[in-house]
Amino acid sequence: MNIGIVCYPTFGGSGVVATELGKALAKNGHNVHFITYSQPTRLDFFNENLFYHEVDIRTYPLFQYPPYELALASKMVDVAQHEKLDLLHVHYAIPHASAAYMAKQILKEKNINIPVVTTLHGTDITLVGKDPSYEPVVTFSINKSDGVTAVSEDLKKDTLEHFDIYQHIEVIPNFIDLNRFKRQKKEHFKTAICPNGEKLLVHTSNFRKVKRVEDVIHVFNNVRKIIPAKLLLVGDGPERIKMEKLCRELGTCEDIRFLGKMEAVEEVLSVSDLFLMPSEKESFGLAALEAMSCEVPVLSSNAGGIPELNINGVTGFTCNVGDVKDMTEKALYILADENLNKFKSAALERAKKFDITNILPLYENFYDKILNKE
Ligand code: GMT
Repeated sequence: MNIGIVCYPTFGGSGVVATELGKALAKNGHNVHFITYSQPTRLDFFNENLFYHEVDIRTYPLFQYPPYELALASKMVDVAQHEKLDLLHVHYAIPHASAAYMAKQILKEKNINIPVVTTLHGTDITLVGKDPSYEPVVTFSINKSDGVTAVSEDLKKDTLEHFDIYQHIEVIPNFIDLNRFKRQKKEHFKTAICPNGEKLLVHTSNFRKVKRVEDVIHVFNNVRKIIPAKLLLVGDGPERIKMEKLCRELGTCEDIRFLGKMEAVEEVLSVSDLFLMPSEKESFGLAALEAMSCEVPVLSSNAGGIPELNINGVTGFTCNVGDVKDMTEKALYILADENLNKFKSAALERAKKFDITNILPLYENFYDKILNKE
């Protein structure tokens, strides 16, 4: 198949899923054409079946906001026509699904019929998409897609509850490459961070409000009062400065390191004992799956689709959003020497269910179904 993939090229979960899916499809013999405004972060791999097309965004003094959606639709038309795409798969509805709809209409005028698959990732529905400034276009472009997938049952439910959707939504969960995300021997790194055998807690995110990084810091601060512990914070975003201030106020700076954005997050996960994800909303929680795949148990909130991944009492615990007290108790329970190894192996066992080798065929079958409908 010749597949066009449209996504955000950044560290965000939807971009990571789209890029990893494209790489896996290319390894399986499909030609995959990425269409984005810059090279996707995880497109760090050469394969003769992988192509990258950059969207040119022209500015003009009249434009306060350069019309990205139009530039993207034009690029989709160009790539679909000249690379003879069989299908366009857009990740994150805004503005990719509506740009794809426009591209599809333009291609129809040229007697080219190209089906569009839209994958809903989370905030395109739960935060941004629901906003009245986007909702009508999001609803329309979901309904006009030839196929729609959501990354969890909870996201599907949320979409059907908040939008007037008549299109079927297929749930295809996110996935992990267990060959890349596996516990590696990085003992020198662990000794450098935890010289006295402290327990190592970790959080990775884009530091947006929805991630509740302040809960991570409060839980950690409570834990370190009871057992020796260190915390690594990976990623960057709008809340980082506030979080640094909070650490100073709590006097925890010595035990917390902000590592910023990292490519090889699996190296940090390889030496970690507990992953924290107290998010307000999370459609799936890919970062938690990456941790589980590296044998790290997860202490999370029970928001959105997280409980579909993190099994309460087995691979970690799921607590009510903002319940720092409960999270602290559960963190201490997991970290207790007599419990930790059991949680670590359960986390890995669970992660295996989401291995790319199990999920890739679900996408391929879905593409076949959509193409045969045409
Ligand atoms: O907020 C993020 O984590 C980024 C966002 C995105 O779309 O890039 O992530 C969403 O998509 C991920 C991949 O499907 C999911 O694992 C995340 O749970 C989801 N984030 C939220 O729902 C907040």
